[in-house]
Amino acid sequence: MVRLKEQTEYADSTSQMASARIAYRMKGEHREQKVKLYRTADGCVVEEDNEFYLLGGIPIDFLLAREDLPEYLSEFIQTITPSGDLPKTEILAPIGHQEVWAAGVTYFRSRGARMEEAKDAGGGDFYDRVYSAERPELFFKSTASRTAGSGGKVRIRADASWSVPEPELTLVVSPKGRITGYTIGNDMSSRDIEGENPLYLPQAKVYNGSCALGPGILVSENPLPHSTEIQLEIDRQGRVEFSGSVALSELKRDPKSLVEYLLRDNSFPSGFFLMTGTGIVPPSSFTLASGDRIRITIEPIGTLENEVA
Ligand code: DO4
Ligand code: MG
Repeated sequence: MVRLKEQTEYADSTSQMASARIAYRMKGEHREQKVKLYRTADGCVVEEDNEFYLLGGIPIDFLLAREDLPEYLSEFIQTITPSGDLPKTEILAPIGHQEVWAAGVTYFRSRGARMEEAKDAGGGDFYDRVYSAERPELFFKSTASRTAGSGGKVRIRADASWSVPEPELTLVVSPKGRITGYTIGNDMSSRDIEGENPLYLPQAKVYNGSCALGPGILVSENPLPHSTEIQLEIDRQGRVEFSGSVALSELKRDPKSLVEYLLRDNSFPSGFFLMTGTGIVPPSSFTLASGDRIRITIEPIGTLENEVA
């Protein structure tokens, strides 16, 4: 490990590595960026090529408000030395003062599930219409205080009887609307409350522990390939109670168009997170229970894991 080298050797090798990286970029060759940003109890940490760089006192809000986050981080880590491994137990949700918003009914599977749950309330038609409408469904989802990081606990409402996780690709967006990264989101939902009346949506969606984000942010403005899979696994007492997956090719809306709609007459000085909707819905007989472990994996980003309190 580089850390074990003598100080001078270390400085030399780091500056050689930095020069090599700059030379690589100057040749104009395309190199897939694999930069990830984590927020930990020790501060923000950047991962690139299995090396971890502690950003010291740089706050997450400073980073997420930047229009040039991918370029800024790539350049910045060339000026500092790697700092060892990422402390897994201390990973926090990668959020500061940003609002978390969410899109709904963006997958055919979600449309069908909502129509079914709301049919007795006469709400089925709304979901069908919003699925094919030009304007997407966008709703306020969470703030930092209601959001768990990977390893933290999510909650089910005490007055709900049918609760599910919703695993969603989540966009990290700058104040001016540039997608600067991707993370994994869990849009915890109370389906009985949502299905009773569409006007109850905020209560079904926004409560303490109703959201999880993480483990970190894949810092890139490049769209993820359509073949990218979102995988969900729910473990109960050591057994897999439910598992499912969906490919991003099933996402009906273009992420950029979701961002464009959210920014209409709305400003986000700290940037924002935008969940892109769920395409994985457990069967109607399934409801979450205390102690369940929810694992959501999106390969290029990582795995978001939370226990239900
Ligand atoms: O309108 C209901 C919420 C839809 C949602 O959260 C989703 O499709 O992911
Ligand atoms: Mg959702």
